[in-house]
Amino acid sequence: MEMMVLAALLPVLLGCDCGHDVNKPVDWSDIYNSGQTVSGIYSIYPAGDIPVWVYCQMISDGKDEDKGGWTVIQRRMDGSVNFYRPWNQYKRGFGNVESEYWLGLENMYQLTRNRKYMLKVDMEDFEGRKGFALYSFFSVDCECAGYQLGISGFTDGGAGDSLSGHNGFKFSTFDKDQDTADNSCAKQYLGAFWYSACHNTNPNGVYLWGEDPTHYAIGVAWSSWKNYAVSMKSISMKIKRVS
Ligand SMILES: [Ca+2]
Repeated sequence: MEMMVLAALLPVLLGCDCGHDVNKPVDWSDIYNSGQTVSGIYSIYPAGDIPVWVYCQMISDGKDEDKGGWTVIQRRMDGSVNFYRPWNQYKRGFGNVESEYWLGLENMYQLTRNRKYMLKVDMEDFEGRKGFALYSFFSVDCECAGYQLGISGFTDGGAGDSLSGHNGFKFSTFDKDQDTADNSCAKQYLGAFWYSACHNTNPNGVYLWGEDPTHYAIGVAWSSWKNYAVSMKSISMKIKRVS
């Protein structure tokens, strides 16, 4: 299910006039509030008019801050999608909503510009160990500001904090260097991220099969939990609206 193709087909498939706001949920929170509570693939309208398919995850156990509906904005799970992509694709989004995808920086900006969100990063290694990191605030600024990241309010879920250090940095891809290193972090670490000089985590890096000490920090790393040679089996970034 390619997101772009489905986005174009959706109004046709539904046969709706799509002119009413009630048919255009901004995110999973809107869908959840309308009575839908099952995890799955839904269409949302982050920018008002154009539908985008996303995976919505319902969490019903755990602490209060975990519960509710989460809109997945980034997911790696099997290495089926190439994440070494240029700026335009990170801007618009890419991948397969049933497996690995990136929602797109513009969508993230449109979602967070007028609403407050929290962020959860779930991850699992190849030995089946799980951890997460929770942040009470997540935002992405406009393209005019380099899609600068806003992240704060860390709560430890066993994986430590590898993201707060990226607060305030712009997004970089191999064809758009907005990091603070002399070289290109995206080219050096084969990913795309809110790099500084360069990273504590590389969730859009190369999908490696576990630990490989012959490479340094090019994998799907989360350095506060595992060292830079370890790549996660799965990692997903998801957001939930805070009222
Ligand atoms: Ca640079």
